[in-house]
Amino acid sequence: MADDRKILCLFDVDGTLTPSRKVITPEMKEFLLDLKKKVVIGIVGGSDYDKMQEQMGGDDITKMYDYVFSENGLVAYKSGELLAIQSIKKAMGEEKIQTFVNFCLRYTADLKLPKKRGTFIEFRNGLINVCPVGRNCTQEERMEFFEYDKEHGIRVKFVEALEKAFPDMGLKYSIGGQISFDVFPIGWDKTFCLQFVEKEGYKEIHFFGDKTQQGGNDYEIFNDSRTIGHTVTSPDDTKAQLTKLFL
Ligand code: M1P
Repeated sequence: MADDRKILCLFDVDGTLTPSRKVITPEMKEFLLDLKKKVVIGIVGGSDYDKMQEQMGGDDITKMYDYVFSENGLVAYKSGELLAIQSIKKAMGEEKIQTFVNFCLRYTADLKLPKKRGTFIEFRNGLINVCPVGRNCTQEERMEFFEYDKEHGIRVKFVEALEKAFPDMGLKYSIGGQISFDVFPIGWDKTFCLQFVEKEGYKEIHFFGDKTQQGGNDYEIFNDSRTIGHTVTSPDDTKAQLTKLFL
């Protein structure tokens, strides 16, 4: 290995390095850059690169941290270089995509919610994001849906309907954020990013995330035999656990 840092720490973004849907604090950024002197740092989020960059403070995070894995690692960077990029278009094919999208739009049309806005489906490189309220809702509308969903299980029921409608499509559903859920081929969860680091000779690979319970989007990587998993409750908790372990 080029440098003498032999431990890799991978971090979820939302709720782990940043408060939910908010930008990283300057203190946390400074803390991570200090930590980077001791361990190798990778960030692994479900969001696309632009959203991840915005949430991490707007810097060129591919140069700032050792690894950046957006869309669960379906878009993977190491030391500023793009390593690989996956295509859900290729993996699913147009026929399946249209069957799936049409079902989602029909299901969404029949939902009665406190508010409905636009962009119910966001097509990314490696996943499809389905959002019943619509991704261009305001922050206030986002919070309103989030609370409504807690009570009425809109997303859980949506996913159940999809699982029932398409039992053989080989798709996995992940409710990671507040207003939407992600859809991708089985295996394209956050463990996907491990292929880029497992043969790099790290003594230990730690993963820190807040949604490590079954059904959460950190569950698979947290439980993977290649990682040492840590559940955190907030960025402050992440900091406290890291200080104890490495500083
Ligand atoms: O926390 C990760 C999730 O963040 C967003 O979710 P939401 O908009 O529902 O709060 C999305 O980018 C989602 O894809 C991602 O997994």
